[in-house]
Amino acid sequence: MVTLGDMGMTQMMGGTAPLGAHMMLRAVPATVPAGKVSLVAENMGWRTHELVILPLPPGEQAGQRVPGPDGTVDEKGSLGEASTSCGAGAGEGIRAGTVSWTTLTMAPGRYELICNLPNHYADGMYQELRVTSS
Ligand SMILES: [Cu+2]
Repeated sequence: MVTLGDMGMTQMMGGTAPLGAHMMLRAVPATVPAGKVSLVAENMGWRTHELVILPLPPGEQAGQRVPGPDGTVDEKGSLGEASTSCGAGAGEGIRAGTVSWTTLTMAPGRYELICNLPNHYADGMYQELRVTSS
């Protein structure tokens, strides 16, 4: 289960956000066995969010990616994403109060779960996910 949230004072239109907004992405548990992994992302915040699953290269930590001028990071190597409202897979984003999910076959290793809407990564929407050999 992945919980997405933000501390916005007012409901915003869409997912755009200023730098410095307080946002969170929490995966519980943060360690799962290899194999089929279902990731369910619940948006508890006001803004639209998404969940993208990226591999974490050796030596790198979650949160170290550098966003480009558009406020998003490179999704190269992405295993998949959950980014639709009340449905599976990719879409237009997970609107406030809705849930999206995806099921992946994951090999052992370290991964980074992120929200890649503009500025959300820089605002703290990332967490490491460890996949252990089962
Ligand atoms: Cu977000």
